[in-house]
Amino acid sequence: MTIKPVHIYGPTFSNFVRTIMLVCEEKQIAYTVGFEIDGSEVTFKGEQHLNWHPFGKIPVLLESKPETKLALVETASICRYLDPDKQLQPSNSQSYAKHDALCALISIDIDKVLVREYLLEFAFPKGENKTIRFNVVKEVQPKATATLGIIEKMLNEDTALSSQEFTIADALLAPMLHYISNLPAGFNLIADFPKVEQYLADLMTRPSCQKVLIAKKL
Ligand SMILES: N[C@@H](CCC(=O)N[C@@H](CS)C(=O)NCC(=O)O)C(=O)O
Repeated sequence: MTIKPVHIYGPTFSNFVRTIMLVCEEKQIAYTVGFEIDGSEVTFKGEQHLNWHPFGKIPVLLESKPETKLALVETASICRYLDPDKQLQPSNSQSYAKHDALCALISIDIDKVLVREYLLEFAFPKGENKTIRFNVVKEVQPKATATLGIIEKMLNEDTALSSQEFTIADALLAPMLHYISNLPAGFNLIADFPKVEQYLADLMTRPSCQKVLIAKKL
């Protein structure tokens, strides 16, 4: 099954949009990204967006083949749809199920701490005059550090996380780690986790990661 060109509705700075871009790059699927569709802007959380996604979240994958008009939500599900030959997923059934579970852990629990609670405070500061609330950052830092500790442990164990064979789990995690690695000294917590640091460095040798993971405001 050949995947036709797709549109990823959402901004290129979103970690989840970047995950789908990485999968498209790895699978050589042609794609466009952004809020503009067929020349007109689709308002974020507007009627059309809410028709696609009941909670008004991004990304939404759009595919307009004459026979099927598809609007698909949930990043991990989108990635699986874009990988019908399972090139980015383990083949053995137990490993396949474990990889699925790992994708959920990354897109729910790890994203919550590293992106929603930690990174977003730098990207969209909510302090007075839009300044970073360092008290909030300090409060979340132990949780973010513990989460990176969990990733370090996963890399020591036999999980689908590895820079050898690129999987959907790697595509979910790489944008988050890349953003953390770009934080100023003292806030870039990755330096304390050698396996995580090496994992990210290995991923960054891939052309897909070099193209998609560019330093940009989250
Ligand atoms: N479970 C969703 C989460 C998507 C998500 O949280 N997206 C963020 C941007 S990266 C968003 O839409 N935030 C706006 C909001 O929650 O209103 C997925 O995996 O796609």
